[in-house]
Amino acid sequence: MRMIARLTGLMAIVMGLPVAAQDGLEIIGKPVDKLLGFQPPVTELARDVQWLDDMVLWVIVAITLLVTALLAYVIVRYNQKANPNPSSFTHNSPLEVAWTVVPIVVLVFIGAFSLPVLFKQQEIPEGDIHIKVTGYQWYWGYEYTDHEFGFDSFMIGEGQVLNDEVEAELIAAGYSRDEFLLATDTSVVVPVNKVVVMDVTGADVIHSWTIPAFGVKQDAVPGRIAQLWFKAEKEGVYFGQCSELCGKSHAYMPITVKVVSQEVYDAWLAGAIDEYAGTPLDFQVAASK
Ligand SMILES: [Cu+2]
Repeated sequence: MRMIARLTGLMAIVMGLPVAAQDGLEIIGKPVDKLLGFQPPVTELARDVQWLDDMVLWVIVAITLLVTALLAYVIVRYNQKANPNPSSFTHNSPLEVAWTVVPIVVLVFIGAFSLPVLFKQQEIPEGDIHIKVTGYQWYWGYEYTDHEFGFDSFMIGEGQVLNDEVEAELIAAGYSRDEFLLATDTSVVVPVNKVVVMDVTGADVIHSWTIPAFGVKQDAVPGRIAQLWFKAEKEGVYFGQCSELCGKSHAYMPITVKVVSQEVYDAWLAGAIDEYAGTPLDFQVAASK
């Protein structure tokens, strides 16, 4: 019996090989202990979003310093001791115009930089590859609509506890302990430097699909199809996590995207079409459990 179990396990690993496609890929997009800030950006969108964040941070710093300085000046100059006879005026038109106009100018300035980034995210270009992603409680389903196949993607370690067995599963899939809660059994595989357009929807409740290193995040709303796009410029493994609270296992439906060379992608695609094409999705859900 154990022998059969072992053989079945071995077969699963061998059969999984064409769909693995991560050999030698650098793990880039994941959180790192004790670091702050963003993951390294690998798309133009992510660079734009991070630049905007930095720029707005400087605006915030300037406003905070100004308000703090004004407060300090008022506290020192107009306290009861320094200013025993306060003036009694109630209106100052030039001042009121100024504190209305200056914030408007600041907001228009921020908007002038933020709207082009928003439009760049939302204006979907012609895609080289089309993928439909569906959020389920609690996993993701992917359909490569150019080739009519699809598969589901579950977190490795469904019991949600990191034990030796789960670590072995992670290692067999090309990951390590560190990637627990991030790595999935199957992943989205896309070629480097190609425009990927994703249709995003939810099957039950609202989920949200994101890869921080790509600068994309899109709610997956049941009954609606939203779109996102990215063009990853660096080969590697990238992780994201469902970003809309969706129930008890919300924290256990991560997202793995592997960006690979065109040749590796073509080989993966041939294997994936062989493995998944024509397979009813219901069957795959049952089989992967
Ligand atoms: Cu969720």
